[in-house]
Amino acid sequence: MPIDATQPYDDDNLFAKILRDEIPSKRVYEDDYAIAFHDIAPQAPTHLLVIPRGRYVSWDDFSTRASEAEIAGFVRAVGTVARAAGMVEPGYRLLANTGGHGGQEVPHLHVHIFAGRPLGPMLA
Ligand code: DGP
Repeated sequence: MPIDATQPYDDDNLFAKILRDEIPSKRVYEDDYAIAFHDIAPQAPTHLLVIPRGRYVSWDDFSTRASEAEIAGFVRAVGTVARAAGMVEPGYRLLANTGGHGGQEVPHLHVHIFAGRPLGPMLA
């Protein structure tokens, strides 16, 4: 069920539980600002999710409330994850579903990284 991107942060959301290791995940990366793990329902040969450690519901929430250090740290983490997975060439796709029309289902900001095959013009 898509979320309202303006809702208050819910500490019991799925990715908050993954951050606290209350729910298992296949973690591939972590640093002071972000963690990355495999999506449970991959839509490409490689499908990773990168989430900030901070309590942000959506891209909108993050881009308006996060500190410069958090924003820089998160953006660098996304790039580092993709580079470490050898995705830079032949390439990858980033996606941050935001709110209802964006199809966001988990109310903790996450960036999808898709790779491993030609992805075409759009992922619907
Ligand atoms: P979105 O629609 O952008 O909110 O994407 C949510 C993604 O989260 C979706 O691709 C499936 C993934 N997902 C849902 N539940 C779990 C889970 O328990 N573990 C992991 N690793 N991923 C999950």
